Amino acid sequence: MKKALITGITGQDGAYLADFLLRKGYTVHGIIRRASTFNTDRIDNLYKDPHDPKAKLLLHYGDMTDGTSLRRIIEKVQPDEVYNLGAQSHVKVSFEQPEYTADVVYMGALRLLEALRDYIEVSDLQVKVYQAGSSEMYGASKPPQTETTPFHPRSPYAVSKLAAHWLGVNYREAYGMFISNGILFNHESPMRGETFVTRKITRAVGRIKLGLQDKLYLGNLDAKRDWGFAGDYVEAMWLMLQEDEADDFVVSTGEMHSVKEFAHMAFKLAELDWEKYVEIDERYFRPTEVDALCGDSSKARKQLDWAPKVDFPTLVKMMVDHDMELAKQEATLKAAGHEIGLRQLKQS
Ligand code: NAP
Ligand code: F7E
Repeated sequence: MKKALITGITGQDGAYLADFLLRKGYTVHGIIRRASTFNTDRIDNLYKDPHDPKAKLLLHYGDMTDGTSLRRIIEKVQPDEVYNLGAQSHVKVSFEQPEYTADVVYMGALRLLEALRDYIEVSDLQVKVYQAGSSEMYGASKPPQTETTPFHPRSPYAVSKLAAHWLGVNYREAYGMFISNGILFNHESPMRGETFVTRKITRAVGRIKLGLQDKLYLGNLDAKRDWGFAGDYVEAMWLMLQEDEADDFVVSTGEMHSVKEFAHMAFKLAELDWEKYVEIDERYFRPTEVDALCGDSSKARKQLDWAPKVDFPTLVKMMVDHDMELAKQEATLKAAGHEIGLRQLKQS
């Protein structure tokens, strides 16, 4: 039975990937950060008491900013596959916290690769590594973007991801390590963090419909993205590590929509006119914007035999349906006199 180690297991992709790998029979080890409140909501449904001999999901405290913890965990777990998903992944926040973003995203990847390099040398075992790269690395380069499109990152997040991408290439060439870089375009789901634009919109649609919110404040409505479903994209991560040789792959749907189109479709599903509720707030604009991303994933489709299963309207509906249910729960609790914060509602 294979063992996988996931950094960022408590995030959107970490939760989908852990579920996917457990279904494949893997023992899954995840790195979690210590926080003053619980941060394991997205994987609680997969978790069993570690004293249970049947437990196949095991969690370890660690941090991408703490190389010692990464080394210890690798030596203890002895993984066959490592998925490096841990990141400060919010582009706008990266302008406010550039040093921290670079520390987690770039230096974190370096710490992980250095620990793995030593582990592989001492143990003489093979470890396959997935590095979570991003379409943000293309930034100002015009769509459609492929593996050969020049990179032009437009944020501290994107610059850090690009540096981590090149580390993967360099460690592959220098030390013969198996490191595959996924260049994933935006992927969303009902488990998407609530400050990313898609989920911010679908949460607002549910809350506005139920009378819990009046307005939705957004930034640049003209930005265009290639939005896919996270559940489809974690399969591509796994497929990359089942190859005989490491390589870099674009993962995308090949369809592009604007933020405005997403909002229009989401509000329409709830029989609401988006223009009555959406207002622009400058604070959500970025110092440098990425205008248009649309991936050409021909290589992944051919070489990995991968294709997305969920299309754009299905994705929007899936998220709206989920968040309508969440808003109903919130309204019920409010009617019973419980003024609750969003985070107290369990994400499912
Ligand atoms: P996410 O929901 O923001 O999850 C990020 C994960 O990283 C969380 O588990 C978070 O832990 C963890 N993390 C943050 N800082 C850390 C630190 N200092 N040490 C250890 N772990 C830390 O992101 P996602 O959407 O699942 O994305 C997964 C990865 O793919 C990220 O690297 C992201 O940059 C990249 N990516 C995402 C997309 C996308 O569209 N979703 C596209 C391309 C690339 P907490 O739960 O404790 O915060
Ligand atoms: O923004 C615009 C915003 O924050 C999408 C991360 O997973 O995907 C994600 O990065 C677009 C941008 O995602 C609001 O200006 C308008 O043009 O949902 P987002 P992102 O920046 O594309 C990539 C691939 C990653 O790798 C990242 O980790 O929407 N936008 N109004 C807004 N964005 C936000 N967040 N909030 C708004 O109010």
